[in-house]
Amino acid sequence: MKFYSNCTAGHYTIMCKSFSATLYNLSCGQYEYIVVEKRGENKNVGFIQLNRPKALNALCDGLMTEMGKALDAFEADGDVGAIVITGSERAFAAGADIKEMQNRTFQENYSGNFLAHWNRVSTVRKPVIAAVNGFALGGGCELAMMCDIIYAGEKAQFGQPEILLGTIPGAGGTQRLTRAVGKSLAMELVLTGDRIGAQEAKQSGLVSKVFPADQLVSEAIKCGEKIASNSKLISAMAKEAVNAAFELTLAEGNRLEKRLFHATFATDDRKEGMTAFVEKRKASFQDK
Ligand code: CO8
Repeated sequence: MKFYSNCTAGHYTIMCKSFSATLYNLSCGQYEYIVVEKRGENKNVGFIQLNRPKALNALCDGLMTEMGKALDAFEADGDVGAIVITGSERAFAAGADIKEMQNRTFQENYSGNFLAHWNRVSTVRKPVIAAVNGFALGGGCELAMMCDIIYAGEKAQFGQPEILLGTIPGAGGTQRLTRAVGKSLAMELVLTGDRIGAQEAKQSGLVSKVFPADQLVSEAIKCGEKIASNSKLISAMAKEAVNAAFELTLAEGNRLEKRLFHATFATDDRKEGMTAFVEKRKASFQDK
């Protein structure tokens, strides 16, 4: 329990402050490797900033464990309608922590299922936006690709340089990159370890928009606010349907989409959205 230095206040006030601080800490708690806040005018955008500047935000196990906890808290927070993940202007993340991996063995990796929990970002049901400034290399590029939308700062650099370390991508780099940019460019990046800049990443379909570095995070928050102003329930269905395009055949995907479209008609928000259009007013979604 946190104790406040202003002890002139009554005991009851201190207890209340401690209680609300505990509630606040559920989603925006004390973390060692990340900064976690709620952003946007209505505080409805979950914000996670990687915070290991000396290691260029290299992804150590502690960081990814904290990321999982913050994502769990935002998933459970009914006010949060979208999540933004970012790093610093120098680095989104320069990859998995090479120093942490240097002496690991195959036996340890295999028996402990090394990195199995690192894909939490890809299983979040709320929309996640990566705001990438600087280096997004190896696991950093993979982390960005686990998000639903990637915005890039003008100096962002993307790459899968694992080949230069005598290994290969291990968190979806060969799969998600190939689906995003096609075989030829993915092969080139994975086999040479070369990087591409923000503009090339945009041209190839890896990122959706490029901004000046100092505007990137606020633009990502704006996008998050726009998404959060829609029905969270329907957003989850939309996300599920788009993600199915990566897993299913066209026929199966279209069938799933149709079922989810039908399902929106079981919600109050679909009725409200169409009624608001007909009544020429703004829809007020209740996430029901
Ligand atoms: N791991 C650990 N430390 C790192 C990493 C990293 N990936 N990247 C940078 N650092 C550290 C450096 O060691 C250095 O620390 P110190 O000052 O204590 O030596 C500090 O960050 C600054 O780095 P540099 O001095 O090298 O800075 P430069 O500006 O000269 O270079 C680069 C920046 C180009 C980004 C360079 O640091 C670099 O090449 N880093 C490694 C990039 C890389 O190979 N990444 C892939 C790692 S392997 C991987 O990601 C496998 C993914 C598996 C699954 C992941 C699931 C999410």
